Amino acid sequence: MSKKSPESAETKSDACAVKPSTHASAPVNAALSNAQRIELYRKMVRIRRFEERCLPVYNSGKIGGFLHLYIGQEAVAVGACSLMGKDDHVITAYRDHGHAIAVGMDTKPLMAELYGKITGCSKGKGGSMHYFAPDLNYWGGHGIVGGQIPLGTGLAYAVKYQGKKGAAMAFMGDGAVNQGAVHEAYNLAALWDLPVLFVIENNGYSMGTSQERSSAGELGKRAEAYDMKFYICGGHDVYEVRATLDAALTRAREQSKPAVVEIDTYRYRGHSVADPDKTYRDRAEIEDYRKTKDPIQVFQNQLVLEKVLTPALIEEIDAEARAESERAVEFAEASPFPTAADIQKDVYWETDQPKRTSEGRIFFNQP
Ligand SMILES: Cc1ncc(C[n+]2csc(CCOP(=O)(O)OP(=O)(O)O)c2C)c(N)n1
Ligand SMILES: [Mg+2]
Repeated sequence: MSKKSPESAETKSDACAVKPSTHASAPVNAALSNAQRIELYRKMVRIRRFEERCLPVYNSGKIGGFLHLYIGQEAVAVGACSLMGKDDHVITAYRDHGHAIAVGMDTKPLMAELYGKITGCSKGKGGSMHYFAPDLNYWGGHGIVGGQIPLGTGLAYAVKYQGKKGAAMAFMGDGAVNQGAVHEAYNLAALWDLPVLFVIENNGYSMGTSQERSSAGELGKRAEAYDMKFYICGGHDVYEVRATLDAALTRAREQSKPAVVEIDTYRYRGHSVADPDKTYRDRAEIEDYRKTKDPIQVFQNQLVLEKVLTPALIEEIDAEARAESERAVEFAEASPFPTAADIQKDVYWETDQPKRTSEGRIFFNQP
């Protein structure tokens, strides 16, 4: 999907308007209870409030390393992860906070990780780009552009090898699609019929450049070169994300078939907080997205139409999400830093085990 310029000011004002989602009747959405719909909405709000709270902490110098915010893309992670069954897996790049919350991680260890504290989800060693929760089938959080894609393909290989009916969703940005390793992974996934979805979160920009300036052709369509099916969908309506990914996931699980899913989305903030974001895009474009396609506003409007959300409930969810991110900051502030000795731990699995049992197949040997 190539990015088009924003619509004119006259046409954009009502695009976030209260009009029913054309994907509400998709079976996977029609089957949702009211509580499940509210939960989807709540997760998107929690992601946004968490990330908004990260920003002042970063600016106060308490967070080391990078901070890539997911604000604007929430419907993608929430929609995708809401479809996960027990044998499904998720892996993503460095813009990983949204997926972490979407799979069910607690925001306290997430915030503590940013602070480099021992109570962080990666014991303070990973920071923003390296959130992990193996117990929730969440395999990170990776800083090398495209590096997670061969790993995600390996997750799918393991699922197939173990004879399970699951699938792996390997997320990447539009810029990552140009990496050689991505194409090596596409090739093997197609050759071996692996149950993997390569999910491109196309936010239109890489680092300091746009898709148009850096990538030839339609990104999703590159799947065709490998005889892989591809899907293209909007990422502003969580119902649309769910409807598209449900079809792709069901096919992956049932037929052990890979696919590429390109999702049109947008990030409001710079590439990372170090990116002043003033040279490569127009302010008006950001404002246009905010006004017309904001995923939280789109879904809020939808759920008000469905009479699932009321103004009081919207307010309550928002207040609770803000309070949650405040509690996460308090937790992180009060937590200790790792000791000097901790730096040697959790580096090599074998070193931490009293008796070496690994044969280099740890994941594959799991039941
Ligand atoms: C192999 C490699 N090359 C370059 C970088 C520097 N880098 C970090 S993010 C990025 C842009 C990636 O953009 P995209 O895939 O669209 O993801 P987005 O940031 O939009 O989520 C680049 C070039 C890197 N981390 N790894
Ligand atoms: Mg991008």
